This record gives sequence, C-alpha cells and structure tokens, in this order.
Amino acid sequence: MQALAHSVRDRLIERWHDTHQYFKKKDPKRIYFLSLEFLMGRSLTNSVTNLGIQDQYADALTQLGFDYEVLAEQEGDAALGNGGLARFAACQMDSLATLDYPAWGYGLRYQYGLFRQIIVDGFQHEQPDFWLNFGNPWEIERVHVSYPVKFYGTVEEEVLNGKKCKIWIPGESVEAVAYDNPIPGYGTRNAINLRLWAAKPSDQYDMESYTTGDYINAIVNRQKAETISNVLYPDDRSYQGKELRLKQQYFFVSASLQDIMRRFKDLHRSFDEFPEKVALQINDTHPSISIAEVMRVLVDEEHLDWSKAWDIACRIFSVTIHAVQPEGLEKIPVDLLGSVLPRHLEIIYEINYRLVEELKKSFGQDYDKLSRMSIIEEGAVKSIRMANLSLACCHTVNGVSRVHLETLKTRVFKDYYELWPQKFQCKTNGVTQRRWIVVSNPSLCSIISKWLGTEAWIRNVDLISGLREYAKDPDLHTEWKNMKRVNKMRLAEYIETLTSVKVSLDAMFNVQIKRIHEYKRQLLNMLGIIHRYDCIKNMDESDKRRVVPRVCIIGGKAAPGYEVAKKIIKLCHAVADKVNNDPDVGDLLKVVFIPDYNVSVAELVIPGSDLSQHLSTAGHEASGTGCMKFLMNGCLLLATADGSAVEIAEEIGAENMFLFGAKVDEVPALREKGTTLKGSLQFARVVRMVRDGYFGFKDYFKSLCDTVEDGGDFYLLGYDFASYLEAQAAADRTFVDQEKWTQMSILSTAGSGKFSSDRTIEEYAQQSWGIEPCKCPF
Ligand code: GL4
Repeated sequence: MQALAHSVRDRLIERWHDTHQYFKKKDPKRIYFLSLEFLMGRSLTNSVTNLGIQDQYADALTQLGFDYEVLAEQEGDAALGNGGLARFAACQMDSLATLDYPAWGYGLRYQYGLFRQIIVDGFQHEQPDFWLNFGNPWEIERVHVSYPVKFYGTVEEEVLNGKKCKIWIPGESVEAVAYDNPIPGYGTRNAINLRLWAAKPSDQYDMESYTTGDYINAIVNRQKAETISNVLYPDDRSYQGKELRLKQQYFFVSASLQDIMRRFKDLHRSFDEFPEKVALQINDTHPSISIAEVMRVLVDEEHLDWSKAWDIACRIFSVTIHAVQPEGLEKIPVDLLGSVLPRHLEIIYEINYRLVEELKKSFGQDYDKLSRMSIIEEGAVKSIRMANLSLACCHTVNGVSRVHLETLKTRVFKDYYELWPQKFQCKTNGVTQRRWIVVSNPSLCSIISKWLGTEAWIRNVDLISGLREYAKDPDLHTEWKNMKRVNKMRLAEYIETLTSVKVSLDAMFNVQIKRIHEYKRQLLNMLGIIHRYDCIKNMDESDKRRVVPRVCIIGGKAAPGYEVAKKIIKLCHAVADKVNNDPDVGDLLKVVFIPDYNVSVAELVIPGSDLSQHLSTAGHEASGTGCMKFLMNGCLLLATADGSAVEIAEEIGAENMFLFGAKVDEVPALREKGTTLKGSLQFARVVRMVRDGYFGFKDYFKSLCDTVEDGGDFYLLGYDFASYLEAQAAADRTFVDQEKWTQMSILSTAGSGKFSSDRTIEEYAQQSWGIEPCKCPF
C-alpha cells in the first residue's frame, strides 16, 4: 500500500507542481479557504480516479500479483475533523480543484485526528487516532516553508516618523512548518494545495534557559510548543473556552496569513491591490481571529492608516456560518484573549468602538440593540463574540441552506440583517459526486454513464437529470436492482465481520449514520425500533407474514463528554441485544450499531442502503450533507422538513421521499405549549419499556427517558412520534412495491444534481469571492 501510494503521489506531485507554476505565471485572484477542520478520509482511490489512472494501476498490480481493491482497503482515514462541517470542507476542495479555481486550503496538521470509537459492552470508549504513526504518503513536508507564530507578551508604544504606533512585544514564539497535501481535480491537470501547519519549537525558544543551565526545563518547554497542533477538539458544536483552542486558531491563521502575504509581496508592491488578488474565506467562526490579524499586520507592520486597512479587510473576507443556535457561536473570554494575544484584543476593541459609532448613526440610542450587536459581550464573563467580529467585517455572510439563511436573518443575526441585508446570502451545501458516486459506488457510476451515454456528468452533474427519462425502463430497473443487491451484499459481509450479526439481503436496509446528538434524534429512531419490535411480538404468524423485514443500521460518534449521546449509544446496543436474539422476531428485525463511523465506513454503507433517516427537529440542522450522499446513491430519504431536505423535496418531488414531523415555523409554538403537549399512547408505551428495564440498565436509562418526558421534551420526540411511525409505515408499503421503489430510487439519483459541491463552489466563486478559473494546460 505504501509503495502504491508513493507511486501515485509522484504523479500527483507533477501536476501539483505544474499547477503552481502556472498560477504563479498568471497571477490570478486566489481564494484562500481557512478551516480548522478537513475530513479527507482516504486518498488513494480518490487520487487515481481523479488522475484518470485507475485501470492502469489495477492492471499493473495484477501483473505484480496484487489486487488493487485489497490494497486500497488498507489505507486509514485522515480524520482531521468532526463531522459535516469538516467533510464539507473536503468536498469543497475537490470541487475547487476540478473546476480549475486558483485555490488554497489552509488548516492544522493534527498529530491525533478524531478519536477512534470502540464499543465495550455497548458503551462508547475513545482511543487516540495515531494516524501518522507509519507516515503519511500523501503529504509533502516543507521544512523550508516555516514561519514564527507569536503569543503572549505586552504592547508598547513607539514613535515612528513622528507618529505614535503600537508594537507587540511577544513572549513566546512557535514555529509553523508547512505540510502540503496535493488535491487533484478530475478531468483536468490542475492539482491544488491543502497546506496544513504543524507546530515545532522555535530555535529561539527559551534560549535563556539553555544558557542559564536549566536544561531539563528548556526541553520541556520545547515540547510544549508542539502541543498546539497535537489534538483535534472532538466536540463539533459547543464552544470550548480553552486557551489551547485559541492558540490553535491563531497559530494556523497567523502562519497562513504570513504565507499569503509573502506570496502577494513577491509580485506586488502596494496593498492597494490586495483585494484584487486575494479572497479569504472563513469557514465557521473558528478562523475569525484572522480579521484582527490582518488589521495588525497592515497597521502595525505595514504602517497603513486604520481606515485604509479596514477598507482592505472588508473587501477580502467572507464567512460561512454553520451553526443554527446563537449558543453555538464562539465567544472568547476577554481575559483569555488579552493574555494570549494582547495586541489583537486592542485591535478588536478599536474595531468595536468604530462599529458602535457607526451603529449609533442608524439606531441612535437603542442601547439594547447596540449591546446585542456589539463585538464585546458584557456579563459575568466579558467575552468577544467572534461571529459579530466576522459580521462587522465580511462582505458576505453565507448560510448553508435556504432554511438556515432564514434562521440567520430572522433570529440569530436579526439586527445585522436589518442593517446590512445585502451581506446575507444562501449557498446551499453540496457534496462531490467524484467521491460519493464514482469512488464509492463504481457500479452505479457505470450504470449512469451507460444510460446517459457519456461520462460528462462526472464534471457536469446537471446532466444526471437525464436519468429521469428512463425512470420506468424495465432494463434500467433490473440493472439498478442488481447494483443495489451487490452493494447490500458487501455491506452485509462487513456487518457480519464486525458484529457477528447475519442479516438478510431481502430486508430493507434502513440507515442512520451521523454524529450522535439529541437534536438529530437517534433516540426517535430507537423508540421507533422498539415500537416495531413490540408490534412484532404481539402478532400472530399470519400478521407476521405481512411485515417488511428490516435491518436497522446506526452509526456515529458521541463527543467524549456528551453523556446523553453516550446513553443513546448504549440504548442502541441494549435494544440490539434483545431484538437480535429473540427467536419470535428472526429476520423481521435486526438492529446493528456500526462502530467507529468515519468517511470510509460511509463509503461502504451509503451505497448499500435502501432508506436513510434524517430526523433532526425542524430548525436544528443547518443543512445536513449526509442526505445528499444517500440521494446521489438512490437511497430513499425519510426526513423532517429541515435544512437541505426542504430543497431536496423541491428537486425530486415530495412524493418521492417520506417527509414527516413538525415544520420549522411550528416548532417554537409547540415548545411554548410545553407540558400541555401529549405524546401519543404509543410513545408513552415505548418510553415506559425503556424505563421499566425491558432492555436492562434501568437506572442508567432513567435520565435519558426524562429528556423526552415530563414536559422536558425539548426536541419534540413525543409530538413527532406518530407522524414518524406513519412515515415508516409509508416506507414499508412502498418497499413491497419494488417497481415503485426502484423508480423513486432512480428519481432520487436523477434529482441530486443540485446537491453537488460543484454547484456550491460556482456560487461562492461568483457571488462571494470574485474569482475565475485558471486552467493549467495539459
Ligand atoms: C454543521 C451543521 O450542523 C450541518 O447541518 C451542516 O451540514 C454542516 C456543514 O455546513 O455544518 N455545523 C457544525 S458545527 N457541524 C456541522 O456538521
């Protein structure tokens, strides 16, 4: 595998090198994509596919006595991210390369990726992911590309050319070393760069201790420097008020901006041209300290006037918000920021002062509004609102689905929307069909190309709608069903190897794979399964013959400190234990928890699924991208009208999916009603079964049951339960009619074109970044 990977890497490097020479020669405006997380998964098959050399490699390996697929399976995942946000960043890189945009990705090269999930007696345990232990063939270490990144210290005043200015005297310096990861486009020679920074001790680091003889301490301090890029925070939503996290953010932002400015200065003298050459994309609020850093460099180091520098900053930055709730937005305590980055704190205060003066012109003395819009949050812990910093500066603020943008406009950033409506834009997420069809479902890929008579859809996915014409064609149906069966067989083997559970290929494979979270309602899924189990137990043999057999597959990681999510994982296992060993049930129902869900597991599970579930309480999933991958693979969707599912229904027709549950605008009123809302009797019964210890662990599950009862049902499981069961029943009825099911499946794939990250990237390029393709000649 290593040898194979190194050989492919050589091909990659040629293109990557040529692309950068070409970009340098043409000097187009570049997009720099700053993200604290990239979930790249495996690289081998993606690279050989995009380079168009898969057949040659497979042949050559056969001659050497190896099997390409077996080798490809050996590769581990690069898991430098948590979930959807990070995988979306990876899909965007693929589209940027394929569409020939002059783009760079910047992030952190974590020593430990997202934890590995192991299950012991049904409980999640976390183990570190030593993904770099045997080296990473896909990266190129650039020892000569390194920059010092400074922390702590003090700010002093200096007089320069008769003008007072501030200078930062840092207290600590850490070296950022570049590791380059080539990202090949498909059907193009372009290969762009994802540059990840690793922290190394600086040479000047604490030289004093060496000279004063404090040798041991000097070495311990050197080691501390490396901890900055050591570990990825494993929680994808709540903000951690941690010094290390802030240092990670500033570390990658500072190194990236030094790199970007160096590249700019190689060819340009004046920063007046900066906005014509540079677009900076802030992926969620994590990199927003870059705004203060750009101001610091332009004002303190390049000696530009404040207003000139601010004008430049406002023209280069755009941000995408991925959160739904105001609580999900990052706040950094003022004391912490002031200690780690004292000059940046001053700059943020200055930005805020000018912002509030500006706001007063529009809102007068409306102090409530002014305090809501301020970058500084007063309160028990005085904090910096990183989202407000981004809003004040960025020319574009993007939401990730139409529903999400509406939430940003009407709730989360209402005041800002009223002031600057033109900044707010919708860029519905997408996923790359290269990885999610071509790489992970080669049989489907061949079918699509055969029926469309072209492979052009791999670069121009709108063509995929051409399948609609054949949605009723019996020959296509046969091929489609065969493809699904083969994929299910592969998945069934995987399930048996991992869990020893044998599943029937005739059953409907019903899947929910994603991070475990209360709002994603894996608990609703489990309660639905318990209801189904309970029904089967109470049936006579003739009723049983009418039951559609189901394999319920669940997978996902819970953040290590998230107790409720961990209890849900345990409940999955407790229910699985009972159901799978019940002879009354047999093949009518199987429950499987797939451990250590990650990108490569998704590549296996998605093509083998019949039905996929997206159950977030309406208004809570900003977009969701898993549903798009299932859609592309012709799996039917059972979903709430939330995030991108609303747009999917528009594309494929609501009649081709199973929608259920309260709508976004109904949710607040339902919550108001609170205790007066009654879940159905069926709901009460299944919760009681868990409470009474039917699946064991009675005391352990008590608090989990409490979350959905006694008026505390914040995510409205009780309210949505009846309509959820109805949607499940509708799925059963349709599954019995295989022709109808297959037709809906074909229409799902045919309607998935809009949900390609190629479309998303084109929208960003045109509406936010103002960049043009720059195609390297072959
Ligand atoms: C997320 C959203 O929760 C998810 O709906 C969205 O699809 C994704 C990419 O935009 O971003 N936000 C966070 S935080 N994690 C996510 O996965």
